Parts: sequence; structure tokens; C-alpha cells
Amino acid sequence: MKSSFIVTSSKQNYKPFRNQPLGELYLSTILEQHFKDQLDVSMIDLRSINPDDAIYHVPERDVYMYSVTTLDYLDTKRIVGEIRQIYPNAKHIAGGPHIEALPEESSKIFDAISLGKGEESIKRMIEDISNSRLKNLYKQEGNIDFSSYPYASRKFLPKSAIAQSGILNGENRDLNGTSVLFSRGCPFQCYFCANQNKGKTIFTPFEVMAEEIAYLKREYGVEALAIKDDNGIPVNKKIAKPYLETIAKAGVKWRGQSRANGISRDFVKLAKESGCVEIAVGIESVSEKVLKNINKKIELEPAKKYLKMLKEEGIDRRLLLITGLPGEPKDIADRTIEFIKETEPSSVLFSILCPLPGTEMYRNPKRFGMKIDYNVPFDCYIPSVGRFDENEKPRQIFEYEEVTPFGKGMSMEEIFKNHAKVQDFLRKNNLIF
Ligand code: B12
Repeated sequence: MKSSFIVTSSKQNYKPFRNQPLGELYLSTILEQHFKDQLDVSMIDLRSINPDDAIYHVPERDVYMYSVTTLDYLDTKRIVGEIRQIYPNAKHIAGGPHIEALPEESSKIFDAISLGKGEESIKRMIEDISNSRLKNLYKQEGNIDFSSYPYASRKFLPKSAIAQSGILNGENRDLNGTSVLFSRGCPFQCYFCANQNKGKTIFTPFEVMAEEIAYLKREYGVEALAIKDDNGIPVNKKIAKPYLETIAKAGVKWRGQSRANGISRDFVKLAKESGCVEIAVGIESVSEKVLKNINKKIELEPAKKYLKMLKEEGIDRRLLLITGLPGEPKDIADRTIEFIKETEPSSVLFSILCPLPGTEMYRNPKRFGMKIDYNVPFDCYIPSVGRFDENEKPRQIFEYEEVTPFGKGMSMEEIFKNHAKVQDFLRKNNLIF
């Protein structure tokens, strides 16, 4: 049997090859190891191909597989339809955050969907296809033990698409880098976050982590890593130490993201020693009240101290901030600018709230005094409007009721104005990246 993961056009990604389709590579590796010669596994990479022409790049397969995010959903739906016209006997199976968030709608598009962890389901789906007994829904309950699974082989893509310069900034810009994911899951429950892996974080065993980095160095000449883990300095101290020590031994530079609280100077030092050059910190809002409304579970004074500590230890700081959150004060733009001046980050990603499927806000907008326009197409759910194109216009997906549980609702006009004001400040101060 012949199977392929399709990576869709990703027109929303500013540089589509800057990040690898890690989930697709990982699941392909699992399939190949399990089925050996019984299954041909490959990847059809449609990134940066115009969706109008995508079909011309799709060879015939028995099974097409998709890992779907909200932004990719419409592209995916379109290519599935086009493939069905040309290769009507092929099966289409899917999983991923958008499928997890909206399973009913998604199951109309695909022959079968997978909910929960997919490592075992994907094998079962392939077996069931080969025995002509594919079901519509596969559900894998509970967590998995990572030690039973391999790291993602990158061989399903050409070497040229794996590593490149520009993964790190400043003096490390020229290093040859790639992205990696060493853990899954986040113990926090922020209401704006679409991570479906809420709960216990599971980690790749440290020896497998070491093997993966050694493989990337050996096969792809990798010197720099963008660590995509939700918490690149793990919150659990017992894990953080061996995790950072494993990276330290590998001798690479890296950037990642972390919580804004709960990390002591010892761990910041250890991160620095392990090659960390930049940490993105999810502050989200400079209003304590808003932080409570979104269940962020951080406070601003400790967050400022943490940012200062990172600076003192020589690590660049990237602030992640969102506007349009429930209960923002009128002067949020000015307060945000003040916070940025005070904390002196190296760069800032300033987004407008985007209530993505999978978030508590999308599931339960009333709780936040929000009205979501469910008719807005899914490819408009862009969280980082205006990041790379000053003229990009934000599309309105939601609005606040006049009266919300947190006081008077802010109009979208005001929200867009606040966003423009802060973006303008960031642009003038060269803080956008
Ligand atoms: C790495 C990553 C990226 C990378 C690469 C993505 C990739 N294809 O690998 C990059 C940087 C490109 C990226 C970009 C973006 N991302 Co992103 N990203 C992630 C991250 C951190 C990990 C995803 C991953 O690789 N997981 C590893 C795989 C193996 O695990 P998994 O996805 O949980 O999949 C399991 C199951 O779902 C199932 N499964 C998945 N696919 C399939 C397919 C089949 C056939 C089967 C059977 C099973 C199956 O099995 C898997 C193993 O158990 C997640 C957050 C997270 N921690 O999960 C966000 C996340 C997926 N990203 C998100 C977002 C919003 C974005 C951006 C919009 C951000 C932005 N501001 O621009 C862009 C847009 C990308 C796009 N075009 O759609 C959201 C998606 C929400 C949504 N509703 O779609 C997430 C959940 C983050 C969040 N907390 O909100 N992202």
C-alpha cells in the first residue's frame, strides 16, 4: 500500500520552510517502523505552492493523511475534494488540533478521523484500510509513554527543507538551524489557548533527545535549534535539570519559550549554559485583572523580575502580548507601551485575540461577554495580524457585548486602534520580528 502525508500550502506562514511539519514527520516515522516493507510512506509537501495548482503535485496513493490546524482546514478540505475527483478509491484520514476541536464538521470531509493521541490510532487506521474495514472514528484515550516511540526522522523531506540560517537572531543568525519538539502538553488551562494537550506534560526520554540532536548535527549540520515545546525551560524542576543538561551536552545554541513565573535564577543560568540565546515569554496582558480573566496564573511583578533575570544572564527576551482580551482597561495601549519601555525586551509579538477552535473562548464565548461570528471562514483565524505586512487588515471574528461579566465591552474599533498604536511604537523602535 502507498500512503502519504499531505502538508498543505500554509499560505499563512510567513516563511513556510522555516519550520518543519514535525507532527507529520513523527507519525510517518512511526508508520514506517511499524509496517516496514508492507507500507510505502512518503510526504507530499505543498508548502508555498499556490492552492490553485496544488493538485498537479499530488501523485496517486491508497491513503492520504492530514494533520489539520484551523488555518489549514480550508486548504485541506479543498485538496481532499480535488483528489477525490481524480483518485476516487483513495482514503483520506486526519487528526490534529482542528479535528480535535470540531470533530463533527471534520468527519464529513474525511473517511476517518482520529481523536486524542494518534500514535496507535494511525497504525490501526492503516491496518483497517488494508482489510477494508475502516471506521469513521478512532479514539485513543489517555496519555502515551514516549519511550515506546522514535524521534521524528527528517528523511521524508529533502535535505534542503530541514535546516537553514535565520533560525536564531543577531550574532547567531548565520547558524544552520531547525525546529524540534521534545515534549507535549501543558499543565495550565489558559482560556485563549488552543493546545488540546492540556494536563500532564510528557517528555521525550533524555537519551532519545540526545540521539535526535546528534542525528540533526550529523545528517544536517545543525548548530541551532528552535525548541517548540510549550515550556522550553520545563516547569517541573526535576525534569528541567536533566532536560537542560542534555541540550548542554549536545553543544548547540537554542531559542524557546517559557512561563513568566516559577523559574529560579539557577535554571536561567543552566539554560544559558546549555546554549539558550532567546526565550519568548507569554505575558499576554499588562493588566493583572485581564490575566485573571484569562486564567493565565501569572502576576506582573514576578514576571518583570524574571525578564530582568533573563537580561542579566545574557538571554534575549521576546515578549508575547495579546490585545482584545476580556476586561481590558481603556488605556491598555499606553500601559502596554510603558511595560515594554520598562522591561526592555529584544522583540515583541503583539497579537489581536483570535478565539481559535479548541479554546475555552470559542467553546463558551458568553462566559467572556463575547459574540463569535461563526460564518467567518477558518483561514481568517490569523492570530498575528500585521506581523509581516503592515497593510494586512485584521478580520473581525468576534465582538464584545455592550455589557460583559468584566464591565463594559470594548468595541472592535477601539481594539484595532489599540493594536495599531502599539504596533506603531514597536515598528519605530525596531522591536518587531
Ligand atoms: C510545532 C507547532 C507549530 C510549527 C509546526 C507545525 C507542524 N505542522 O508541525 C509551526 C511553527 C509552523 C506552527 C505554526 C502555527 N501554529 Co502551531 N503549534 C505547534 C505545536 C507547538 C506542536 C504541534 C506538533 O507538532 N505536535 C506534535 C504532534 C505529533 O502532536 P499533535 O499535534 O498533538 O498530534 C497528535 C494528535 O493530534 C494526532 N494527530 C495529529 N495529526 C494526525 C494525523 C493523523 C492522520 C492521525 C491519525 C492522527 C493525528 O496524533 C498526534 C500524536 O499523538 C502546537 C502546540 C502543541 N503543543 O501541540 C501548536 C499549535 C498546533 N499551533 C497553533 C497555531 C495557532 C499556529 C499558528 C497559527 C501560529 C501563528 N501565530 O501563526 C501557525 C499556523 C500554522 C498553520 N499554517 O496552520 C495552534 C493550533 C490551534 C488550532 N485550532 O488550529 C496550536 C495548538 C498552539 C496553541 N496552543 O494554540 N506551529
